[in-house]
Amino acid sequence: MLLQGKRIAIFNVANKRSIAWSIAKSMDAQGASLILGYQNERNKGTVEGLAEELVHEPLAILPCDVAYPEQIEELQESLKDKADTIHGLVHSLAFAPREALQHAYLFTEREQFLTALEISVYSLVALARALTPVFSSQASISTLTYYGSEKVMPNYNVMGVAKAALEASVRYLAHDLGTAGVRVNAISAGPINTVSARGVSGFLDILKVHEQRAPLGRTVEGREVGDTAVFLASDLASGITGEVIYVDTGYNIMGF
Ligand code: NAD
Ligand code: IMJ
Repeated sequence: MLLQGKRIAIFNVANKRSIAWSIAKSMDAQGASLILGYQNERNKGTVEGLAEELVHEPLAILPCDVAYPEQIEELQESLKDKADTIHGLVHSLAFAPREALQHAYLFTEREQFLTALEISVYSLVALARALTPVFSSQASISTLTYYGSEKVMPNYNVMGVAKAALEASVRYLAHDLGTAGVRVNAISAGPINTVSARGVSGFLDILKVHEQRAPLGRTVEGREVGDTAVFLASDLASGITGEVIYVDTGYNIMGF
């Protein structure tokens, strides 16, 4: 029971394929008390239904659309009320306008760029700051990133740029929050068939190539990302901050 007695907030679960849900299941299995976030009313019922499957009933299921600053601010009060303090925050959300993932990066429009960076990167900074008053000493923040931040992946485009900024944000936040005992890390997950990935053109080819090239000869499972999030949130990772940990069946180490 690596997370017994820990209260951890996870943003956001959309459905059963969401990486956030895999993380919730792994953390629940290790004894954590969870706060689950959802983006909008469409997801609310789904998340409430999924929550029934957990061993421990969530402390709260809260709305969190990061496009609205007041919703981020409200989380501070809701969490104080429902959880007192929290020991962990998981940021598992991203968005870029679909068209920006369909044309060459060269043609990214200003609004598309700003939306992608605001929702996928600034949200981590905003959530970390808004929740600082409710963090216990020695809390942990984890976010999700992708290898497209470092190497060009077809169609990943402005999301690759956003993930590069996200990973840099992890380092700067780790520096800012280090003296408060708060650790900040990223998990770089291999491709997983979620709503955010499956609609992408050529995604099935990417899964196939990943399988062929990765040292483990397969793609990564949600559970493996969830279990790494458990480790990072646990006291076992007390010396790790500002890092990007790969959970990609080894794909990133290959040169050819
Ligand atoms: P998903 O679609 O299940 O999750 C994305 C989440 O982002 C959803 O819950 C959605 O509601 C939320 N979201 C989008 N816009 C939002 C907003 N304005 N405010 C609040 N929440 C918003 O897909 P996923 O694959 O589980 O994605 C989770 C994270 O994992 C993302 O950061 C993604 O970039 C990252 N990631 C995914 C993969 C993959 O292959 N699926 C690989 C590496 C990293
Ligand atoms: C997304 C786009 C292009 C290539 C991609 C992905 N590859 C992978 C993803 C190779 C693995 C999934 N991923 C890592 C993401 O971070 C996805 C982010 C995303 C997806 C969508 C699709 C629907 C939409 N906007 C999106 N914004 C962000 O409208």
